[in-house]
Amino acid sequence: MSKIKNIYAREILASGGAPSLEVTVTLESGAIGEASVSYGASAGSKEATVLLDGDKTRYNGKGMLNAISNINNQIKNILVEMEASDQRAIDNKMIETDGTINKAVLGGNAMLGVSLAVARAEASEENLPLYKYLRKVYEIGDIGWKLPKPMIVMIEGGKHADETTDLQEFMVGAMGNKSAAENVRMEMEIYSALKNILKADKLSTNVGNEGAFAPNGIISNEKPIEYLVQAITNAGYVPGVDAGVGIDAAASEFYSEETKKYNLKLEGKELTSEELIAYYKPWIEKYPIATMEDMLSEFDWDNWPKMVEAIGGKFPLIADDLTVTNVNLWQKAIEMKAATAILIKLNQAGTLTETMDCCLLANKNNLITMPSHRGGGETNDTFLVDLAVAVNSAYIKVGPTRGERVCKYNRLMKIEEEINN
Ligand code: 2PG
Ligand code: MG
Repeated sequence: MSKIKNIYAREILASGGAPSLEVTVTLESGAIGEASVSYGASAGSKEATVLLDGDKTRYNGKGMLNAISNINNQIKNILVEMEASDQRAIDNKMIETDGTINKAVLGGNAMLGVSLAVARAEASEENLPLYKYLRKVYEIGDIGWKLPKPMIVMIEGGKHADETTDLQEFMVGAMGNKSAAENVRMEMEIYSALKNILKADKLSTNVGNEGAFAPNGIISNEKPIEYLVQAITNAGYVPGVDAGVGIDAAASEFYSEETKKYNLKLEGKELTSEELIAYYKPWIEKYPIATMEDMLSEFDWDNWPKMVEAIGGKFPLIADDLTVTNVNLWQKAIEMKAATAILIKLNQAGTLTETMDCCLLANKNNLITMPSHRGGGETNDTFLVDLAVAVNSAYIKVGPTRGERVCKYNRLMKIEEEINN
């Protein structure tokens, strides 16, 4: 055990070429913890605030110097001398001091950076790998190790690329009982098979925000699913047995609150919620779907239970923008049977404790969690992987290429090695 001695934040670059922040927490014992935070491109409206400077003379207003100043002054002042092992009290102290629902005063980015760096410092103090420390500090107990399977974004559109599909992400999720390393290998072989398929169809293999292919000229929102099933087969695996398809529609992005309709530009269709569910329905029958996420808008709560009914328990329906890693919204979704799984994004919540509470609520209800990277600005931080391991998440969702993505899979494989030795 040791008290917090110093907290220091600096501006760094995130994957989108705009800033993020990195925090170093030093304990009186000399133990150090560092963390950086990511943020989204298609963020939910109720996410914790990403506090940006708005000063157009720096990074087009996207600087984080104000958030950094909040850390180096206000947050430091309230947390120095607190026991680093009391993570819940530390997070609560920041929440109280901020005083807003969406962390608009201190900034969710500022609070999260500190929250994660404190956990890393105390894990180091206690000489524990982060995933084991998380189990300890949140009193998870011995639930065995069930490493998360990769859910890899293979084709991306929506807000993550220009002139592509309306739906945002088409993924491959590992199925079966392979090791984490074997799952990663299988997925990357499928990714490589997909590249050949796209090339053969004269489509570009340039990549989008998350390192997935993002070609112009895909003919429909269904076509990428066909490509993925073909890629699984071409790589020598069995669709629906070794690997299935994950879809994140990010439907809030093509929903109009005014007309209450979904605008599928690529296909020139404007659909009501019922029509959109009917549009998805054949996919559920035709393809080996592993998960579906945000198939309806976050402003369309009442229709979510209908989507769950349409799936009929075949696979998890994941809430992302709907629940934004917020334990109250997640509780509401569970009660309404609006979703059967939750996407977990640390920066949506804005503190580690609130994120863990969402995961623990899912576990209590036997519903799956999927910690996820972000599409706007991702960093080389791998905290989400340790978190996934700590709570036995079913999947982690991360893109296939670029350093800030592959570091997550490398961390997963390293943890697997540690656990097995
Ligand atoms: C999502 C994510 C991550 P963004 O919608 O699930 O893939 O995208 O970070 O842009 O919200
Ligand atoms: Mg999503």
